[in-house]
Amino acid sequence: MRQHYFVGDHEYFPGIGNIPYEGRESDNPLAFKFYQHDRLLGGKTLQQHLRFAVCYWHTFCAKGSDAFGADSQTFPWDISSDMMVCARARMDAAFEFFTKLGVPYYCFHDRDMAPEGASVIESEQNLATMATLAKERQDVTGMKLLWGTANVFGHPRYMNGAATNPEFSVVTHAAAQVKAALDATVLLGGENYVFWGGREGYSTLLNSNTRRELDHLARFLELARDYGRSIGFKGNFLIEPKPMEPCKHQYDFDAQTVIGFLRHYRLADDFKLNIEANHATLAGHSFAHELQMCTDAGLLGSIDANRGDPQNGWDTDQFPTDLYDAVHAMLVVLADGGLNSGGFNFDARVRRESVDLEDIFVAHIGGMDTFARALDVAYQIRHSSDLSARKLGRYTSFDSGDGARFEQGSMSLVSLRDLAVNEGEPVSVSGKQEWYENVINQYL
Ligand code: XLS
Ligand code: CA
Ligand code: CA
Repeated sequence: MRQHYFVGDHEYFPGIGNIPYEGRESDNPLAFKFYQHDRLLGGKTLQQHLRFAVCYWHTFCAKGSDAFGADSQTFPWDISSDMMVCARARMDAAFEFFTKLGVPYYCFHDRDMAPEGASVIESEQNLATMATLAKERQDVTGMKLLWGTANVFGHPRYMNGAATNPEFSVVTHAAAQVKAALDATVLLGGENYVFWGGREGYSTLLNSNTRRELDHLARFLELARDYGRSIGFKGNFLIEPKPMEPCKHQYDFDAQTVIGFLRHYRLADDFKLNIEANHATLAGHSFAHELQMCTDAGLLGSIDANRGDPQNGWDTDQFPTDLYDAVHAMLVVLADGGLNSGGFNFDARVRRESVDLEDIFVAHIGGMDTFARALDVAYQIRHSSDLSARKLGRYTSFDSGDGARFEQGSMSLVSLRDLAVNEGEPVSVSGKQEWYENVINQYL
């Protein structure tokens, strides 16, 4: 029986205990219907397959405000005008939440965990203090850090970018923050370190030297990598693509753009990608497409599991409940052999209207159940249906003879032309899309 954790006699989520697994017949909103963490599937437990993480920022910092209205939610850990006092209380609440929910991992930005100080030195001290407390709590609870990151987009100094800012002095502040966030990540045994380029982009080409800014971004990432390795960070550095918002155009537009960037600047040995479902939607792609592009390149690092809204052009960061979409994603992840040192981080927030504290439990339970179920369905499809074999079979004409020689690079354009002349019109072969789609529905 896992132990949940709260400090002293203060419980931030009274009345909510460890979330149990009760199965799909249960009508208890505070129980898992599908996520049974120790159930074995293909030699791994569900916990080992899915490696769920809770994000610090939406769950314990964001309080429902939007561009049109102030906070709608109140948090019992916002207890003082002293931000460090609040940070400590927030951390207690966070570890109580993680352990009651039963996730193995969490993720944070520097500024979620510790407030910005009046100087670089004070900010560094705030983060170091809070990271030390987090380490103590990790040691007691067994919680682990999936990834850390630096918020180099929120402060007004970053309005024209962080690493890509046209002002060098701003780049130095971004460096200070990333250094401190790397220090904290290493202290906490973080398995990955994320760069999301929120303001690394432009608002107008008229005032932006995009070539120089991209060179600066690559140089900055190199320096961060070298520093991280020098202090013993052995995990993956991850870039998280997003096409826009807050910038009109962001340099890390989508997976293929980032893969091209990493290869161009020779960073692909240390950097992989963190794919967020909602950002795929914003880029006009499916979640599965973005995952597939990463696995094709051998560069899938981790996943921000959420959902966008195809009716909106903005980042809604909803909890993932779309089983169909999740099954497509899990098919790609399983075909790649799983996530290795990545995980499923719920970079998602409850709606502005969801003002009860229990809503954050209900939301995470729903997300975890969605992916547990999707994992099961995708596993059955891969092992019990003909889908993988049929997909493989579509390409058998390249397995031998001239097709294989073409793949090996031992045919010329002229020799291909001669074959076309000799063999005549190809027989038309059905793509069978409807058959494939029906298989998915059969297993759902
Ligand atoms: C914002 C991003 C951000 C990253 C971490 O859209 O999702 O939260 O995941 O900086
Ligand atoms: Ca994200
Ligand atoms: Ca998002």
